[in-house]
Amino acid sequence: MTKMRFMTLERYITEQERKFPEATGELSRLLSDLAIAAKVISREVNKAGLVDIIGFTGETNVHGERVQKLDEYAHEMLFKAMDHGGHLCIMASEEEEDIIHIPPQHNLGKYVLLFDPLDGSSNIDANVSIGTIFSVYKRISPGDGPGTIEDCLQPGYKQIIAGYVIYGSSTMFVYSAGTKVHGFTLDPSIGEFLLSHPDIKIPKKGKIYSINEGNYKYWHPGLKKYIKYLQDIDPDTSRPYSSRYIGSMVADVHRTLLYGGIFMYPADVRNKKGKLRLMYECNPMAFIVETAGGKASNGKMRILEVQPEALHERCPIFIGSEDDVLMVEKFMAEAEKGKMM
Ligand code: AHM
Ligand code: MG
Repeated sequence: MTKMRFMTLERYITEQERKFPEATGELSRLLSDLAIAAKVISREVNKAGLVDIIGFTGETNVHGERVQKLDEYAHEMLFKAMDHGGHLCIMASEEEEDIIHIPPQHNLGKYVLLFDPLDGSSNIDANVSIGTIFSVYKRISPGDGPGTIEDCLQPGYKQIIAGYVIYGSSTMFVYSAGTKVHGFTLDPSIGEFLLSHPDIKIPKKGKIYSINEGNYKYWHPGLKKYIKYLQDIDPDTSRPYSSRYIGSMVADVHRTLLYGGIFMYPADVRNKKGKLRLMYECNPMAFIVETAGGKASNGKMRILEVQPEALHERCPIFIGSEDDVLMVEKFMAEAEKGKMM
């Protein structure tokens, strides 16, 4: 018989709230609403293989109606789940160019939500894991009217809550409010997220690296050297490392969180700021991994300290076990020094 307590996400959130008598319950309700959206998205993702039978292609169907794409659907579900709870003053999503206002008929709250509704959606047809990523801040604009772009452009260390949902061989809701990282697995038969991975800690050093190696020729010389270093044989430092790359950030970072190692999406000569988005991809993942004891860097500084300038800006990312992230930073700094000499 297992010794783990039977703890639903709802119950966990309520128990946490009770520990803080001054808590208004707003954040708890926000998390519960996110969990509902996650269940709905998970249900649709699980039906993705049936697109030819039930629709969802992004094309026009035989009746001339446009069938919605899964990432647009996920965006809409999150918006619908979050717009009327009374806890948000503004939202932003990868799927929407501008900030998203709360409809005027609903109450406003003091929190700000940024999300990537369905990251890695190009992997859907191959049945590869994908995910939703979210980030919550407290508003900084004065008053209690609608939130502003300034509320959305806060550095990552100001996040109050961050997390992701991975739609994989099972669906998991992983989040942190800044002290611990917990993972809840969805039991689809009862429709509840159950605490399956309490207090996740990332190993201090790993033996897996994760990067799109097809871009090798475009990389920084220090990064090229670092990858060659990981491929050298030295059993004392667990080298050669194994290489794993799913091409779905949530899945690659989730594995890195559990097993250790490093996930990278660097800048290169073609993409000077990398590919991944600071506000709703890099920052929330950095918050989770740092809370679990790891590190997240843009190659030079902590991701969480980068001052954002635009909603959809990109940011290079090196994230994972502390020793591994420090090592890649060292290789890149040494190559820079070499260039200057
Ligand atoms: P998306 O937001 O268009 O889904 O792109 C983000 C995804 C990440 O999940 C993943 O880490 C990366 O793109 C993979 O990119 P690449 O195919 O260049 O390796
Ligand atoms: Mg994305």
